[in-house]
Amino acid sequence: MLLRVIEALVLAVTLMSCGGSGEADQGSGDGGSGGSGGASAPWLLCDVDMGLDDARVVLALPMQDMFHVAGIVTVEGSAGAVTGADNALRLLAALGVDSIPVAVGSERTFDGQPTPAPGWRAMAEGLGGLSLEPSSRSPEPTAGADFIAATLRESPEPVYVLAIGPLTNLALALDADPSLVEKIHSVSVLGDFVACEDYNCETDPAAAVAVRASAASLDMLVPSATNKVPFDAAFLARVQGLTGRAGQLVAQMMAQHSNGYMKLWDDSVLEAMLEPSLFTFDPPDAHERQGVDLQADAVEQALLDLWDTPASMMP
Ligand SMILES: [Ca+2]
Repeated sequence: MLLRVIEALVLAVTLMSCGGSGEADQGSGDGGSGGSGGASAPWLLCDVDMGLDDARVVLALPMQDMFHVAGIVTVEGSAGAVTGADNALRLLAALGVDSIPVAVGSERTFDGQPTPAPGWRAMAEGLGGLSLEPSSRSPEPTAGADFIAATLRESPEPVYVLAIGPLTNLALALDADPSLVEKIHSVSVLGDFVACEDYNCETDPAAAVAVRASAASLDMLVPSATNKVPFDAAFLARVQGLTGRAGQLVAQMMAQHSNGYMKLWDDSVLEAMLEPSLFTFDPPDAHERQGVDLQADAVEQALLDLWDTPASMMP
């Protein structure tokens, strides 16, 4: 508890010194700048394949104040990497956020094969039916793996990697420079990358093998946890009650997709980074561990709170 109070005080001082503005979150060079937490906060890199749950994470990232979001990188998966980056930029623009760089990642697997389109690609690329204006910003000029490498080199401390799609970009970056693993605090993923029976791993199993061989710490959130938080009609109704801009966008995006088949998948991986005490990891302390359980009510509420953040309160 005392630690929480100290963290809150440090955060308050940081926010005051930053004037609550993204202007203070300047990085330097090509590695990316901007994001939500203050410049002294740990850096977070987000690697997405822009399914609807990735899109919900993009809408939550600017609202959290624990991490400095160094950038978003797309990969071919649920959505294509190029369309996914365009959608990420549109979502950020709809929030009024222009400080988080977006880079286009690999359109092929780690082995150089074409990444097959899943049956839900059209729904993912169409953001579930959510229509958004184009962003005035363009993706970064560097390829996703190079952007990851530059960001890892630039960060003063090891970076938290939230990798909620196939691990192609990270595998490419680590293959080009294995020493970069020293700049990775941990990699948080959706699915079991040991058994490799989930979409993110099955789509590029060679990338999964390469990342695991790099010795990066791996936190894997598995279905026994995420099955407890379905995106069903009851949850949609709670989202529809939100007044924050992100909440309104999530409600529009999910209005036709709330039969409970989809879970709070990638959203829960983010939440496990923000509030690990709400999750059960097995083994609790290991180089590779599974998130096997979660406190459903608390996780749902935490996500609702993030999406409900008013613009005036955004860090
Ligand atoms: Ca995803």
